Amino acid sequence: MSTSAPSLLLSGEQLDRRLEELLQQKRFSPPAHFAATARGRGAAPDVLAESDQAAFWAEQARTLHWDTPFASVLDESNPPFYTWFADGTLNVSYNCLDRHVLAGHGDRVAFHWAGEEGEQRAITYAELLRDVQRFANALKRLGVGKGDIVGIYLPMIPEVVVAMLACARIGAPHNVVFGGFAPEAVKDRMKVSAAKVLVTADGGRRKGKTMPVKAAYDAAGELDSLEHIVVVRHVGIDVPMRPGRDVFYDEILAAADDVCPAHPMEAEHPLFILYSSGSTAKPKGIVHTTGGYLTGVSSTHKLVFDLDSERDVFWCTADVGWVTGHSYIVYGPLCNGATSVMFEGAPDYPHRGIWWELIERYGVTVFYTAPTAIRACMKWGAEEPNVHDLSTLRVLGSVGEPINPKAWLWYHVVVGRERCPIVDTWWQTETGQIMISPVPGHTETKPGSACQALPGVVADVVDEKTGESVVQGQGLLVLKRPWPAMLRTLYGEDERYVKTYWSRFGPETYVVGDAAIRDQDGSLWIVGRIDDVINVSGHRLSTAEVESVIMTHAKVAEAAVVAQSDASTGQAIVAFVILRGELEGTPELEAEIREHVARYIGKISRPKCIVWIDELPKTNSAKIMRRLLRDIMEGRPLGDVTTLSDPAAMADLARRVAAAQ
Ligand code: 6R9
Repeated sequence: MSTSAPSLLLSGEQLDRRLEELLQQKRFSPPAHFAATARGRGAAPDVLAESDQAAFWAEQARTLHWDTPFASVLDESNPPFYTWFADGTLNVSYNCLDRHVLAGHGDRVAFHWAGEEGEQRAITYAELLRDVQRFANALKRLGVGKGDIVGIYLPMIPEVVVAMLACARIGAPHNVVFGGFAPEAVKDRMKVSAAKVLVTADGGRRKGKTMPVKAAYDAAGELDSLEHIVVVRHVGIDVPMRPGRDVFYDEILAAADDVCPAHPMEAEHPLFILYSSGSTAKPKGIVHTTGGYLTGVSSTHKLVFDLDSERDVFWCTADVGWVTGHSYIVYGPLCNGATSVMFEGAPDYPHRGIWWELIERYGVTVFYTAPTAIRACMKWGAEEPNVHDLSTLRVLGSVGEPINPKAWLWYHVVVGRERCPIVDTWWQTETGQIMISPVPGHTETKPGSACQALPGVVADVVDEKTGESVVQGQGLLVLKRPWPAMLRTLYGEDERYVKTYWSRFGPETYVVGDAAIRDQDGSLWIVGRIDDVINVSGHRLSTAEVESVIMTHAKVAEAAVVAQSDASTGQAIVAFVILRGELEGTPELEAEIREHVARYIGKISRPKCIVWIDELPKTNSAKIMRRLLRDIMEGRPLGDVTTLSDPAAMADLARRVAAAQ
């Protein structure tokens, strides 16, 4: 039972009343007890002069261990191909492991791992270092050298961290694919990155069910570039192994030498590629490098979460397959020598109180999750967290999508018990590090606002046509100065990199792809994507990718996919489908198409509903008017339909949508 102040354990009507009351408050000052000792208390995020930005990051970078100290900080001679600390060398795995072990912290727990079925493992820094060295040696034995790409497709188990750091140790950029993606999507990503080795598992577990992973991957077909598949035995099911190509993780680890020196890497050596959805069907291979990335993630992890590695237990609930997991489960926390929690499972398995149980068990002090999860917890009720001792919590974070004020307040009252500052952190796979966020103990927060750019970051809201700053109001969010953890390019696609992010207002303005509002105080409110990217539960999905998969279904003639607001997932996917010939849309066919999408991309991309139509609204130049489809789905008035080739078709469409809901 809880030991925290009982007067704050609200539920039912009392809670509703408190939330209503706070909804009027609009602004939340840093709690006094927190402000007095916070790391950010001296930070004035908006006062750095432009000339001081690079100097600020250089100072942050010097907190890392460099084998060759850098003299060059930021090279801006070839925008938008910026480099950071380019003449320095360092090793990321040395910074994340050896450094702490050498400083006498080998016995510190790096991860408290909790398995789905209640298993617990504590992995210390010394143990992690030993396994990373062994696995790095094993990878070398498999022929992996500096610059070779290693694919990683694993569930949330400690081996995923070992694999990532072993790659970093030998300079082999990893390409981690989210465990929830379908084998076909994994194969695609292995193919485009020409991966030499894939590290995967025999199977995965989800809410008590076990499913094959390696066998499913094999079924997706052959890949020429892939020389070896390493299989982690996680769930203990039989795995088809091809002699000469496939090896078991535990066997190669046991056979490997314990010592693998950390080779110094050039600061600009690629650390990883991470594929993210763009506005075309082809995912973007976002490239991050060594020195700048580590500087960005370690310094923001300290500042934004007020982190003290001696005191804190940090828990980021993301999957390592997303950038949030890369930066704030693996690289930021390990570089800072923090103790983290890693949880294999879902928030409602084996029961809906599991997260709160884990916070209580491990004494979590900093908790970082997504609005979609908070909304799910709201639905399950305050009774779940209320029976747990959450008094260790100090800072709460949110990431992935805009957080609606109601969810923010619920998080504040029910989880934070009105004591913990909330950091609503805005950033992207591309930015590598948190860019816009309150600094706890320093920033006055407003539910729903990510507040302001962090020190060293210059964000602006600009008019979409002129590119001029919007002093107050809505515009495009842009970043006006390079930052160390920025992406360097799209893998093998320099031109696409320039075109996607740097062409609208020139090579010195990074166009984020989100719209934002700047309010009268200068606080930033992220509105959402301006491109054809859908954000489902904080996961970025591409309209074009889902459409093109639906169109590969034999019975489909044409498809258009749009987002619809959804109370629990933020946005949901709705697909408008035209069937071939005289075929009729049936519930069975709807299920078939939804499964088809799950099979080729993953379950999160499965449309929530399908609307059968005979014709898509198109302009005279044959472009699908997705705006109209979105308006229909949101029940908005249709506005201007004059550019539509057949305006009468819209009334019919609205009827069909009503029937499908
Ligand atoms: C870290 C991550 C990036 C997109 C981004 C924006 C949305 C992320 C947000 C947010 C409002 C926040 N987003 N954090 N929107 N408030 N605090 O999520 O990376 O998967 O690349 O998504 O997510 O639209 O452009 P990624």
